[in-house]
Amino acid sequence: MTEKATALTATRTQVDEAVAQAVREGLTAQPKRLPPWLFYDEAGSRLFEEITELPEYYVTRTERDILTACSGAMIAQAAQGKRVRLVELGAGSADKTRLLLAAAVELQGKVLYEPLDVSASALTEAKKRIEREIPAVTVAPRVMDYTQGLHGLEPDAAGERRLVLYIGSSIGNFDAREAGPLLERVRAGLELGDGLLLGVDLIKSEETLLAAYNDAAGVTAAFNRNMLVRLNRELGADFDLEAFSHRAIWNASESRIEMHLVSRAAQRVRLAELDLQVDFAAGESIHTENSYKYAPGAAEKMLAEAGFAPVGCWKDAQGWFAVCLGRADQDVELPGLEATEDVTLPAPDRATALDPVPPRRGNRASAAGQKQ
Ligand code: AVJ
Repeated sequence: MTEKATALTATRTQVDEAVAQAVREGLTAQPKRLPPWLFYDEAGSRLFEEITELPEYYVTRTERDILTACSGAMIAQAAQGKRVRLVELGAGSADKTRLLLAAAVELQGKVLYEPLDVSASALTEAKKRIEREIPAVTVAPRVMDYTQGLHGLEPDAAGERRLVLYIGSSIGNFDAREAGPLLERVRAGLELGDGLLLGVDLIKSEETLLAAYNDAAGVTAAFNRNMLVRLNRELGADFDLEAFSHRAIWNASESRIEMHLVSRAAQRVRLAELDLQVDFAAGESIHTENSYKYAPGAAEKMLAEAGFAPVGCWKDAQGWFAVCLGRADQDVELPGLEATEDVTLPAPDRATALDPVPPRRGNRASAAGQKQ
């Protein structure tokens, strides 16, 4: 073996089994797919943070506005006069969470916050930042895959309630067949009276939805393509980034935005670490993400079906996003919505982030990739 070959082998020994398996499965399937959790390596997480600040990406801003206005009411509803501790699923940068933590501190003084994430580095960062910014919060992070349930969390202390945060429309990556059981597993890890705060993105005009996933600056396109950058690095693949275009479409019958990477020409890609060659026809796509958008009442129904009585739902004035609270209950009635407190924010009286999306300018990212 030449020195160069040895060095190459050495840099490639750390192949993550979960990544390898997901990629082999997805790229040998028909149609081809890759799971959205592959987006979030270090570069991808940074690109996602950038997405959350784009003018077209209303999602994060809208949810933040709802939390800014209503965190106090949400925490009070969840606490029911008891102490609460907060658990967050897929905490990531935990930016919006601070609003809820601050509201809990206001109500009860000290707060225990348990962020769960598969990324240890994200959790370490979040712990440092939050404990510095809100000293009354103790952060007890756990590296775990919450989609498998909440095993290993300590039981509630007497007289205490746990509030699970599942915000950011992260649930939107799962179809109904996956989302239902996921929420049921969360419910199984909770005690009667505990809460689940669920953030969901709502159905709105196709124009607004498409703009959010086809931003003018091309950040979403870079985020989508970063998956190929990752496979090149981690699996010794030779994806030509220029040969795949970003495409985001609105699938109305499934009520979801779909993201794809579309092969611009017939080509063969090699993934050395998988000992795999993959052929693409011109125009063939890799489906990289579903982002489900919900009808009014759908979040309440999901909660009820998983064993949570829906007790409150907070929305922005435009009805673009909803943050819904469910309480772990026995024999939840379907739809069980009679008792739901429905709150819509008043229309903002100053120019705020809730203003309509600005008109689209030239879109370098999707010139070839956008189907509209
Ligand atoms: C993190 C799943 C809520 O679906 O809007 C953003 C991810 N993908 N732009 C979403 C995402 C493209 C985001 N979620």
